[in-house]
Amino acid sequence: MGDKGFPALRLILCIASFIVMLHLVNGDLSYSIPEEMKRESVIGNIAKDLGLDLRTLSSRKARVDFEGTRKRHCDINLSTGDLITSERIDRESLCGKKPSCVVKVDLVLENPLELHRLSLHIHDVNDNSPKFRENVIEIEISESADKGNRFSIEEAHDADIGQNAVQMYNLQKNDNFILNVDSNTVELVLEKTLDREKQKDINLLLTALDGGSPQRSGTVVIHVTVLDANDNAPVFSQAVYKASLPENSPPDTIVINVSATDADEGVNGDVTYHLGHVSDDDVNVFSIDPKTGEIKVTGVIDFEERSSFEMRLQAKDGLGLTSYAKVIIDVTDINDNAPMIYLKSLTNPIPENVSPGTEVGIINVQDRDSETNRQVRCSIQQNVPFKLVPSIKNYYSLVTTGQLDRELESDYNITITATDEGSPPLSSSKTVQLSVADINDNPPVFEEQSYSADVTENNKPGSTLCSVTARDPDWRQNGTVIYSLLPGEVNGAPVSSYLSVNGDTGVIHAVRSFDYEQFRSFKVHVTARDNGSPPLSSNVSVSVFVSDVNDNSPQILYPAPEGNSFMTELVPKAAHGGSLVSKVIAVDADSGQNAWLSYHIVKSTDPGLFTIGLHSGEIRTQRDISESDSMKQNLIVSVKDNGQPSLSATCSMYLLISDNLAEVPELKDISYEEKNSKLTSYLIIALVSVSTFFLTFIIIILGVRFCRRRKPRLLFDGAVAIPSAYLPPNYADVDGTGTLRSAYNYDAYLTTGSRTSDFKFVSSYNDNTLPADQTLRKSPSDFADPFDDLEPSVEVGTFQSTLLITMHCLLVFEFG
Ligand SMILES: *[C@@H]1O[C@H](CO)[C@@H](O)[C@H](O)[C@H]1NC(C)=O
Ligand SMILES: *[C@@H]1O[C@H](CO)[C@@H](O)[C@H](O)[C@H]1NC(C)=O
Ligand SMILES: *[C@@H]1O[C@H](CO)[C@@H](O)[C@H](O)[C@H]1NC(C)=O
Ligand SMILES: *[C@@H]1O[C@H](CO)[C@@H](O)[C@H](O)[C@H]1NC(C)=O
Ligand SMILES: CC(=O)N[C@H]1CO[C@H](CO)[C@@H](O)[C@@H]1O
Repeated sequence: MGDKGFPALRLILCIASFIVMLHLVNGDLSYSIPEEMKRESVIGNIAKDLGLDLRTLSSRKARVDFEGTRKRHCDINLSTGDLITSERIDRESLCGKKPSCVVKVDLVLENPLELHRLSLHIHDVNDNSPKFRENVIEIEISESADKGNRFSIEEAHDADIGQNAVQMYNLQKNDNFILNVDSNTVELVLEKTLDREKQKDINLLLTALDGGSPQRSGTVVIHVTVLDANDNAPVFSQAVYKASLPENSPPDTIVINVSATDADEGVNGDVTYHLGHVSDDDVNVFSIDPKTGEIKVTGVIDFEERSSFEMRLQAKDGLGLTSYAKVIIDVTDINDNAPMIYLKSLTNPIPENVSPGTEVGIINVQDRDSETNRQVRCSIQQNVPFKLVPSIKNYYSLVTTGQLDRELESDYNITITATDEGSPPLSSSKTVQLSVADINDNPPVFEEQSYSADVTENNKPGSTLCSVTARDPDWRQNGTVIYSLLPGEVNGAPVSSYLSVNGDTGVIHAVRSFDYEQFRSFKVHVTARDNGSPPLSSNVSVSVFVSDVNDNSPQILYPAPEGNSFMTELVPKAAHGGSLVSKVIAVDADSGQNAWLSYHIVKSTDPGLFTIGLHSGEIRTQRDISESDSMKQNLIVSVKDNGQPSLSATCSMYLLISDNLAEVPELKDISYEEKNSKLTSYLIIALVSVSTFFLTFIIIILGVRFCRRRKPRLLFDGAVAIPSAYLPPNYADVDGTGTLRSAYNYDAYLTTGSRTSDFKFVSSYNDNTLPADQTLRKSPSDFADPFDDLEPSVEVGTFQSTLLITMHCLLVFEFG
């Protein structure tokens, strides 16, 4: 209505119009009522207003009629004459937004018919609140919308009119929007730009108010959805990621998950991950899952090569905004390297006489791991005389702990074991071969404390008596044993003329034939010497026992041997049987059975008269002498030893049965004169032959001298054969100790010392060269060279010695 007059004025106007209407009663009645009165509210009294008799009302069937509508808004209480409302009267439904609302009612009276027009002016009451069409208004605004942008809002609606309609709007206080209400538009104005990432939904409460009294309001929620714009780069959750990873982690091990968030939505917020620039070495070590940000191992992680990795990470959203972070991966050590043992120096071989504690080697141990995994303990096996002594850092000295003895153990395999302290520990070992070098510390030792040899006399020179053996456990020449005789004398002669020992084998040979009758035993000493420097040696005694052979015939001492003397025993005529007549005395140089003599009468003039004691040799009469017995009795007695075979001697015994020596017949004599003259003639022959020999020799020498003019030393440089008879076939006394090395067995060189000539004994080996009874003799004819220093024959005599000496002097003069 827009009338803004005072309420008091309005009331006066109302009353005035009411009075005017009452004046028009004769015509029409008019009432003014507010809408929304209660049912049966009294509007007015028509009986009074029309001046009707109240009692006739019902009889005249007073009633109200409405034009064109079936709806009855009011009625008449016939008993009171009041016009009352019969239902709620809603001005808005009757008249809508029309400024005045009048309901025409006809009052009908019958008998007589009377018609009165009643006008009901219904005026507005604020009974409707402003109302929005929806409870929630949805608006979508991009976050990139500029400040000042306007967004229209549908107005609120109020069924009431005039003052009672919507008069104003109120917007809940907020950061971004203000309200702009124009005549017929309501707008939100963006006052501050939106940020979806801060607030993606904004609810605003908009209130519409009417001007009624009491005032009514209606509200609506404006739901602003902020639409995304790609205005955010992804952001990593950390600027630096740190992870630790054990080395040797297998491929596909997840190291760390990185994540970056992008506040944007959809494609704008889809983050993909990439590794930033990495060095060529690391390219294939790690990979990142573009979608999930899992960093995985793809290559080999070796702590010993690289202990940490640093990489750049890139996160990128769908529209290419990127950001970066760093990842640092520390690799942790795993005990994956066994210690290595290096032999830095080694004394090999070690002399066996090194003192305990001598350093023989230096060992270095290394482990590529770190910290405790590289702490290494080193040991060697027990039961070797070596130990490891820790030295600086990871160096160890290998030292001996005891005395070494090559003869007990010559090689050592020393196993060095190194174990680290990782868990589980790793270990490795190395075997060092050490050998012990020999020192000549063992003298040769004879297998027996003493040796003895039995030999029967008359042995062949060169025959083997026994052998000695000494052992020397040292090495090579330090253990090579050489045997020799210790110089000494046996019966005044050097031992080397009795025995020789083979230097290599220790076999002892007789050099000559032994005679039991000369000596029965003798003792020599043999030395075993090794070839070390200095040499060590030991001595052993060898006793040689010569056993007897029956090589001596019994020797009859009495009576004198046959033919040499003519011994006669006197037997008294009156001798009785059994009386001792004589005795044969015999001895035997042998011994034992070989010297056990037995006596037999082999022949007698009168067998039966004499008997001889089997072992005593006593000759006794067997019976009394009688007259008839011949005066000359002859006995031939044989003396036999008990050897095998036995040797015997015989003698003749002449017995004269007489009491008177005058009866003895003449004695036979031996002529000694003849023997003496024979000796003289032998001497003369010898003298002549020596002189002849000398002269011949002088002639030869002169001849040789002529020859020498052309080929001077031919004769003396040539090998001169010397009969071997002088020496035993196999053995020559070369070095004076009776030893002949096997190498010289057949070719012995004798150097005279005074001359350069070598005389070679070409010994034709012949086992039978020396018969057992042959004596060591030589005659001048045995020598081709008279200048040899060998001693001249005993039988040559003084004269010849003089000649030889003279010749020697001559030659020295000639050639010297
Ligand atoms: C990384 O994420 C995966 C699942 O995506 C999970 O199985 C794994 O355990 C995570 N690793 C780490 C180190 O957080
Ligand atoms: C040492 O080792 C070598 C080779 O393995 C072997 O021939 C030798 O017999 C060993 N020596 C010892 C004393 O064990
Ligand atoms: C023998 O021993 C000596 C030290 O006594 C030593 O020098 C030498 O090398 C040894 N010979 C051998 C062959 O071992
Ligand atoms: C062996 O005997 C000789 C001579 O008697 C002596 O000089 C030497 O020392 C002895 N050797 C030993 C080892 O007894
Ligand atoms: C029909 C009807 O409403 N009658 C009423 C008229 O008024 C009297 C007195 O107020 C009532 O008692 C009636 O009931």
